[in-house]
Amino acid sequence: MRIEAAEIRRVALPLRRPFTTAFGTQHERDVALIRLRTDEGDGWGECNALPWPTYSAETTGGAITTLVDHLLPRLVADGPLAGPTDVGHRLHGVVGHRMAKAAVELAVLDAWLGARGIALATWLGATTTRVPCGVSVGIPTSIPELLEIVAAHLEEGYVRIKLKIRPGWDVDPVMAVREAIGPAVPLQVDANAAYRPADIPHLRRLDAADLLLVEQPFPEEAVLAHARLREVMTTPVCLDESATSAQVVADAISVGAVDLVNVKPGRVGGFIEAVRVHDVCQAHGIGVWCGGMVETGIGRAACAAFAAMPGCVVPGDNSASDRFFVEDVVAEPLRMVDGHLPVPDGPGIGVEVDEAALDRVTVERRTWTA
Ligand code: OSB
Ligand code: MG
Repeated sequence: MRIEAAEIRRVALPLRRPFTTAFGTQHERDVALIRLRTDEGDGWGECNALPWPTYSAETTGGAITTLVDHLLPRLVADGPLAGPTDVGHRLHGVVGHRMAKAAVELAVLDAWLGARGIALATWLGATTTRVPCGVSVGIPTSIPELLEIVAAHLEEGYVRIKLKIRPGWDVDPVMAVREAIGPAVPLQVDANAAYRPADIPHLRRLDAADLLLVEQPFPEEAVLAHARLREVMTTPVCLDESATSAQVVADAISVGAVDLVNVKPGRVGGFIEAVRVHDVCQAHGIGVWCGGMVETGIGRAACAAFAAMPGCVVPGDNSASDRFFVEDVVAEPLRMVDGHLPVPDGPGIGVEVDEAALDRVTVERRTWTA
């Protein structure tokens, strides 16, 4: 497959309501999308980076620059691609920039699988046709507001609730939600790296909330702190920010730092590496679930395919398009049915981009020619 050109769109997709986490508040999804033109047809990819380097080191603007200046030229340097696994080999010399790499790999997968009539889910080895929907609930202004939001999501059909926490917004709101929803509803928390090892005694108080897991309490590099927490907490410990590759995840498992792993294909450098993480975890009996980065309908559809893999043993952040957006950039945004999303079964990612909707939210356009 010969890569001929690329179009990179920076879009600003308004959110229904602000989404606040330990690292900041998003009012819109400022995200980079890439359309790759190849001799076998077009492919779309999405970059998980946020506009600020607050979740990881990458940013939307930096990813666009990296794609144009470094990744796309390397991708085409040795002629046509023999297949999607060539992307990783050709970009191997670039350190980091995993979300930017993942965006271009997804576009290659979409074009390559699209030309062959193969669905991404099938190619990945998915074993189910629908995936359960968890929802990630941001930090609101009060506990009553939080209880209202959680009740509304349960009413909509979400089967698992994830609450964002940070120092000053943790034990009280989490216990209030557990009391309100009762013992049966699966509940988990995500700290987005906002705590320090000195907070371990405080974090242990969350055990009383009977949580499915606590996600990434400590900073990205602090893998061993998670092992220490795991020794003293009954709540399972899950990694997100720290889990940057199959190598890191294998090491984290070997030092006892993790019970479950949140896999975001963007965070680990793409779907092919995400499958490696999945396989490492499965081999060690470590559960996996599919995370989210407030993706548009393009990235969300691809994530639904990953969530359908057999090692994804608990519901992921696979929420419907209308959880974040009023208007999406795909013709048929994913909708929740009975608490589940259908896994797209069309060729490639299996979505059709709504060009008019995309034009309405595009704020910047770069073109690149091989
Ligand atoms: O830590 O999981 C996270 C969104 C943006 C950045 C980081 C995270 C999130 C989420 C997922 O919580 C939300 C979603 O996409 O449904
Ligand atoms: Mg997280």
